[in-house]
Amino acid sequence: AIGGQHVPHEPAQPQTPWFPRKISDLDTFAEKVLEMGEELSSDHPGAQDPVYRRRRLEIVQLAKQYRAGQPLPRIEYTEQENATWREVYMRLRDMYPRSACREYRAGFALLEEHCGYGPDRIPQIEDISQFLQGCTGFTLRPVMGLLTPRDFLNSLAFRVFHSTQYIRHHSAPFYTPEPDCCHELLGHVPLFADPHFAELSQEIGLASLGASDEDIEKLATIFWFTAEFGLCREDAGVRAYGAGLLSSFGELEHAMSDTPEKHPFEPSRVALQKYPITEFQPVYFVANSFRDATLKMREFNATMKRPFQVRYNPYTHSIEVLDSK
Ligand code: HBI
Ligand code: FE
Repeated sequence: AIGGQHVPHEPAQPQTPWFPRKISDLDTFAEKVLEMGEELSSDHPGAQDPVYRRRRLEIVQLAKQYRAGQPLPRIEYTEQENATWREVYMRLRDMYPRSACREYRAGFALLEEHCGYGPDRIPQIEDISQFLQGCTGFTLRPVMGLLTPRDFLNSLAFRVFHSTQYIRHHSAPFYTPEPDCCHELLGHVPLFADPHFAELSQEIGLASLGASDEDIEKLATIFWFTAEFGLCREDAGVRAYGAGLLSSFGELEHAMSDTPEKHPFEPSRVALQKYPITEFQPVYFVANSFRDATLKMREFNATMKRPFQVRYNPYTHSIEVLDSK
């Protein structure tokens, strides 16, 4: 402040990035997929298979046209697609009793009972979404492929999870370079039936609304080490809850072994951890419980700088913005 009457002022706030305020705002994400939306990268096992490419395109077109409030597309899967599902399903299901956390196994049992989970056919996301809504208020939306971290995290604030509906190529049932229905339905979905996990997910989502690019990167890293590769402590030992583990028998085995490092889940530490995306993780974080992880996330979120607070109004499916400064 130079001179007596100079009124000190706040440094110019960098502009708050746009964020969705109501559930139909999520419709704007449909066309913004990062890669492989309508095209496949050359290292995708289905890249040279014109039948596969046509089928995948047919399925992603339905996702592109989807609008909030509509029933989710029902896909009539081919015998070959269901056969790929069966291979993945059988192999993973064998591992869950000794590797998956209690909440996952409870959700999985409910999905077998109520949503057609089983080895014979790929379940329908409309049935799953209806069911989850009754458990925790989570719903699913179809998506063409990878969303930006910001868009993907923002949707969690609404308890909405974006789910692909196509399946990996039949030539490589245990490999996929992109999320597919095996990853979404076997990895992610069972936990959205758990109230505490739902709360943890939404907490990350709410923190991402209007966050700076730097904070989005931190939150995406936290998402990576929780929802994708998280471990948790149980009386019987350390178990998996991350979808990247629960949908990959190779990495699940690796994570359960003594090879990788395992540290306690502490958001401020996790947010800065570097990670590889094409190899097994060398480092995992272990949560005491989803409840405890949610409380820690809440404390962490309070340290992020954002000139307003947000809360989700479940009656109107919209975000309320509260000025705090
Ligand atoms: N997009 N469709 C989709 N599915 C995901 O699981 C996903 C995403 N975009 C980003 C993302 N996951 C995370 O790895 C974080 O960057 C948030
Ligand atoms: Fe995922």
